[in-house]
Amino acid sequence: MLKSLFPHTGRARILGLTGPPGAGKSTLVDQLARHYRKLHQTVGIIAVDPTSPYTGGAILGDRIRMQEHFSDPGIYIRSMATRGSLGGLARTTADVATVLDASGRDLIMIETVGVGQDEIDIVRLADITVVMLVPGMGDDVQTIKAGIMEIADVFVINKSDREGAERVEREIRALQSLAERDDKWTPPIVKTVASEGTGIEGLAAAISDYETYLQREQLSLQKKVQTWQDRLLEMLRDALLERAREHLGNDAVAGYAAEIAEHKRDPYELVEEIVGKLGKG
Ligand SMILES: Nc1nc2c(ncn2[C@@H]2O[C@H](COP(=O)(O)OP(=O)(O)OP(=O)(O)O)[C@@H](O)[C@H]2O)c(=O)[nH]1
Ligand SMILES: [Mg+2]
Repeated sequence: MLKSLFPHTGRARILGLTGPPGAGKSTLVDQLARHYRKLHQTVGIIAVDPTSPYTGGAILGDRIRMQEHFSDPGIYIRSMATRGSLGGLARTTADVATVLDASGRDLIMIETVGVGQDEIDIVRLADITVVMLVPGMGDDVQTIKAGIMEIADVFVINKSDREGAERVEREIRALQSLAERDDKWTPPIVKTVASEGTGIEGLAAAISDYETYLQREQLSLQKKVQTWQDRLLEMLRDALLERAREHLGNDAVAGYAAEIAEHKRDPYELVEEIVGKLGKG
């Protein structure tokens, strides 16, 4: 199905949004969706929860809450919480984005909790990545993983109604002054109070500024090439692994593992042997 959908993709803008748990990501996505709907754009939302192995209560709650607002067919929401799914969460998310893109959505928003590599991979498939921070995160920005800092095209300080928003802003600026990005873009910092809808216009403007910048500097294509380079390797790895699994069967893997554990077999030789067989079909 993905093969037949692919020719119809490439039109949607993909916006990734990540941040710590409870920062207000869903609330902000909801506000942004309203904003873009007013501009008559159709919106697809993918809410990814990499931390729970099942469709947990929180994610279901999110979905119900969001769907209450939207009896609007111009908004489609899909929640995902399947860590360990074949091909990994990033790959599955990318596939869902492909479906939404092919369905003709103008904008796809991907929300994910920013905690680790999985989430960085997820937002990497976005054209624009918004990283959300909130005041009072202990050591504030220092606690955010360097990887997350690197992927931010736009920073949002949500819950700016709380004390400490200026401090977070200062810390981001300090970190920004340390390293220039390859594309020379300085990510703007936007303060929001998502629960009240404050700052949404400003955020939309910042997003649009970055899109303009990408176009002017002809970076859009370059960014997509980079994304596809990563995705292609991942797809290959998955496909080869799948093939190896078919070839072996699960029981065989367990059998080999037992033999290796007892030093009756050499894992290095075994892998070479299996890979060699795969090549021959
Ligand atoms: N004071 C304040 N509360 C907010 C703001 N934005 C969101 N909230 C509240 O923060 C709580 C969490 O909001 P969510 O939108 O569910 O946060 P989230 O980041 O999606 O949470 P997870 O997906 O569970 O990680 C809710 O009770 C919101 O009403 C804000 O700007 N100020
Ligand atoms: Mg959420």
